[in-house]
Amino acid sequence: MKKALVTGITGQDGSYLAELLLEKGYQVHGVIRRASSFNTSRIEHLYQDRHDAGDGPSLTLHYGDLADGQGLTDLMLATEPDEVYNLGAQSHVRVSFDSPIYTHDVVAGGALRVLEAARRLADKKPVRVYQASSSEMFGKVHETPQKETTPFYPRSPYACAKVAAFHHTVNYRDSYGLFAVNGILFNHESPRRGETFVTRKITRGATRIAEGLQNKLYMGNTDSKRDWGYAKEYVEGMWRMLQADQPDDYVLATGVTETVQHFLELSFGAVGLDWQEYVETDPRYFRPAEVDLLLGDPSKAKAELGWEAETDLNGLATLMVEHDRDLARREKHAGDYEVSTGAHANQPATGPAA
Ligand code: NDP
Ligand code: GDR
Repeated sequence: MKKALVTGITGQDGSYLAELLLEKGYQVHGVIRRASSFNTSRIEHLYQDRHDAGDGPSLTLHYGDLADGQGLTDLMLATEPDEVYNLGAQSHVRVSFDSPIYTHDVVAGGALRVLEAARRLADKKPVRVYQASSSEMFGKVHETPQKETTPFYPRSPYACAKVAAFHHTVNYRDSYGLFAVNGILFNHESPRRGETFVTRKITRGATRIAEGLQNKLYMGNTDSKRDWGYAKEYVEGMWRMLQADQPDDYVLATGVTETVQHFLELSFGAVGLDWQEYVETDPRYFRPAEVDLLLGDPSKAKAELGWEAETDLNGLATLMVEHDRDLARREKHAGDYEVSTGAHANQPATGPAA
């Protein structure tokens, strides 16, 4: 039975990946951060009390942090995984402008700590490492669509840190012969997407407005264009990269780009509303530097891994709206809500913009 170690298991991708690996019969070890409140809601359905677990596929959670290199090395040597997926990150681009040094430490330093820990383990047994690289690395693009050979021009502290992590991963492959790969993933979304990322903010906003829980939705730059896919399909691509004969870097994308405005149209349209009547601009959501256009070329992943995105943007908006409409209805029936302006519906009114 194969063993996998996953950082960022409590996030959107971590939860889908853990599901996939368990389905494939893996023993999954997940790194979670100690928090004063529960942060495991996305993986609760996967967790089986260790007292009830037999010898089959299982999920075991360990406390750890990407800032703690010694802890990661100890965990790596104790669990001896065949595959490591480094998905943990401060992953919000806007937030990285507010916390650049922390973001750099966790995203770039964290990746390096994982690679170092894996190098130690590789002295004892073979291990394969997946690094969660990002289309944000392309930033201000000079070539469209973007592919594995397109030069990087990062436009945020987050993206700069992901570029550093990318190069560390390639360097460990070249220097030590470690089986280490970069998945350069374009935006991928789902009902499990964090509520301050643009698609989920829109599907939550549109459905809460439709149910009378919110009056307005305040947005940043709605002209930017993204290549959005469905997260559940992208974790399959991560896994395939680690099953390949040789380690290499791959773009995962749909090959279609649309504006944020188009996603607003689709989501509000799905609940019978005209987005222009409800959406207002709040400059707090603008970024000091914006990435205007991302469009990926996934042909290498298709040719070499047999991976292809299946869900289009309309399908993605529909499944997210359906999920969030149920959520809004449950909120409404629970009755413990106040109709909000929607300025900061999903975060404290005095909270920072994200
Ligand atoms: P999420 O923001 O949903 O999840 C991030 C995860 O990282 C959470 O489990 C979080 O834990 C954990 N984490 C944050 N800080 C630390 C830390 N200091 N130590 C350990 N763990 C930490 O991200 P996604 O699931 O969307 O993305 C997964 C990875 O893929 C990230 O690295 C992201 O940057 C990258 N990526 C994502 C894309 C996307 O479109 N979703 C596209 C390209 C790359 P907690 O729950 O406690 O906060
Ligand atoms: P992104 O995703 O920055 O591409 O990073 P996000 O959903 O945050 O923004 C996409 C685009 O929408 C614009 N936008 C807004 N964004 C947010 N969050 N909130 C708003 O109110 C808003 N209004 C407009 C943004 O300016 C941007 O142009 C995501 C993350 O998952 C990264 O971790 C990952 O690496 C990349 O995708 C690929």
